[in-house]
Amino acid sequence: MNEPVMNTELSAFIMFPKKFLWGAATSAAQIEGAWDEDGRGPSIWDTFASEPGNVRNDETPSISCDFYHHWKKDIALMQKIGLQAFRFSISWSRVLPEGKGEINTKGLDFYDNLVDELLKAGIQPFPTLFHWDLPKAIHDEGGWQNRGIAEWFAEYTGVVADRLGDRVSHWITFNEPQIFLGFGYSKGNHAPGQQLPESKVFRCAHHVNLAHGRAVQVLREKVGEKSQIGFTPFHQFALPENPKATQHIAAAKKASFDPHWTGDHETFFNSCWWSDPIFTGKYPRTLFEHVPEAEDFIEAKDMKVINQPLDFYGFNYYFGKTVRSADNEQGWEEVPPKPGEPTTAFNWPIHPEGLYWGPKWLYERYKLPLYVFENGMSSTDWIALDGKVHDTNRIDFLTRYLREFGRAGKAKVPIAGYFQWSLLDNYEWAEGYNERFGLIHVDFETQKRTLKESAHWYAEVIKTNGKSLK
Ligand code: GCO
Repeated sequence: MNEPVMNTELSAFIMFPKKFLWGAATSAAQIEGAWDEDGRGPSIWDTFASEPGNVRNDETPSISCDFYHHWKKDIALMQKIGLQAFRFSISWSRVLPEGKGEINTKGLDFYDNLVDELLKAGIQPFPTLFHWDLPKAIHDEGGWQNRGIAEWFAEYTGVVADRLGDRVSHWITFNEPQIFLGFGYSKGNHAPGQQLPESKVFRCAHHVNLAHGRAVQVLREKVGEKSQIGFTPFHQFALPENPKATQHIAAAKKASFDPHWTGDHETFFNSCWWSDPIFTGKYPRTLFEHVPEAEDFIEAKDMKVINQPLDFYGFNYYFGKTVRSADNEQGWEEVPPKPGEPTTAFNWPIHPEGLYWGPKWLYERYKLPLYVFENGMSSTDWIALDGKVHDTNRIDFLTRYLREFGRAGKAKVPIAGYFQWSLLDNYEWAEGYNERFGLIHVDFETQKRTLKESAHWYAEVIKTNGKSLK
């Protein structure tokens, strides 16, 4: 972890624009619970989690934070923190229990009321259309392997836009395609637990990109130009070993967008497999060498659909990986972690500088205003004898990352907003309830909420538009 670049004269180094939005993020499957209430259909996460051995301690998302019944009180807590924006996702099978066809009005009512209450509280809604909880019925028809899914997703988007489009101005189509495909369809440790060959995973990836493009078309048609649309890939940036040496900076930037840069993962984890087609209308050139079958599933007209103009670039960032320049074909090599490098409770390394380099490079490449839609850490938080949650490590972590993001702002990168992950402790997928990422502690037995110290700290950051980050 690099030393913070600034100490006393913070304002000389960091800048958050006047209209910068401070928010927190969540997703439906991770907080809502009420998995079979009011006509909701099951998602692949309900079925995957109900099979013993798939999730730590066989924990399921069926109740989780019970946000479906606590949303009003939770909005009051958001107001206490002073949140200006709230990112949540819509459960496709709550709106369309079969994924298409019959609409569940009660499901739509839930999001309709949520949006109204958020706006009443002065909090801007940022819905995500897909945060991994694919309707089981759609999965049974082949899910992401079936090209038809692009139209089913367009239908679902239309239903949501018809109901919320008069009030929602910011839309996120997909959350982290590379993670849900990589884990769910290649590694198999996430729902639906498949281990497909790489060519089939790429076919799914192409269908995700197509579904994204169709959703943008539908939103533009239904909501018009006044809505702002983007998506939010995951990024594991390559970071320069020496941030003052130009050759290492150049090597890290090159690696970050190199289709072969995989970070800790597999080929398609690099965001250029997603962001290049979406923003430039082209897949990385090596796609066809890598997956010759791509000729069969990419139709010429698809690239136009995928390449819809967007209004912002959103991304999720937790940590990167250090590289240095190297005298080899690719021009960079990975630097092994230092012994005893600090990590979070999830064993994730701590690399705040990625929130400086990442936005800078993303802006140079894609030229759009930037939102961080997820950033945060899990910690072994508990309620202390004095009734409080002393998560000073989270405060330190967020301070470091936010200073770096503010440094990008000072370097004239158009930073538009920051969403902490997460508002509440919640269901961390295959890890069940083991990882606590929230600003608010949740007792999953009683549903009692307790604002952690970091929530009070974040309130001050928001109130001062980042000036308190010293
Ligand atoms: C993801 C998801 C979130 C996670 C968070 C912490 O990035 O995996 O968008 O749902 O909970 O990132 O792992």
